[in-house]
Amino acid sequence: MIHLLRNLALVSIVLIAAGCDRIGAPVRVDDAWANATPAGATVAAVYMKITTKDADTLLSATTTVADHIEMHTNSEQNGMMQMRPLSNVPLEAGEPFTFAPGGAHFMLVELRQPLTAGLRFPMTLQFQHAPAQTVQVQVVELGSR
Ligand SMILES: [Cu+2]
Repeated sequence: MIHLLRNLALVSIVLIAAGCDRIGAPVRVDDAWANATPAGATVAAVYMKITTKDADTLLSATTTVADHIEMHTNSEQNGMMQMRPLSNVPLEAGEPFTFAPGGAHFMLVELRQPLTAGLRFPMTLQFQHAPAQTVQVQVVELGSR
């Protein structure tokens, strides 16, 4: 009887593992991009789409090309666009969250180098639950998208 229980436990562990595998990686990041920066710029915005398998919270981000990264959102107040810092970003299970122009964005502060079109640079995202993810951000010509 003990053996049977142990085998049943093993079978369910294997099934759970297989299930996880079918759903895929804990975090999926699509289309990470940034506009090229004008000469002398010290900040730049980065956009991307983030989907987590389970509910999670995006806590922070870092990159080699800037001193630090803030998360911001744009909101309209009395007809004025205002940028507001986000201390974190809640992510719903399986629901993509999109950082996009006019809305939420990552703000690279104190750029260490200009972002030139064609450049790819790494950005690392920290989550409350999922392991940290490093993604490559594609820099595009200003105004090309
Ligand atoms: Cu901003």
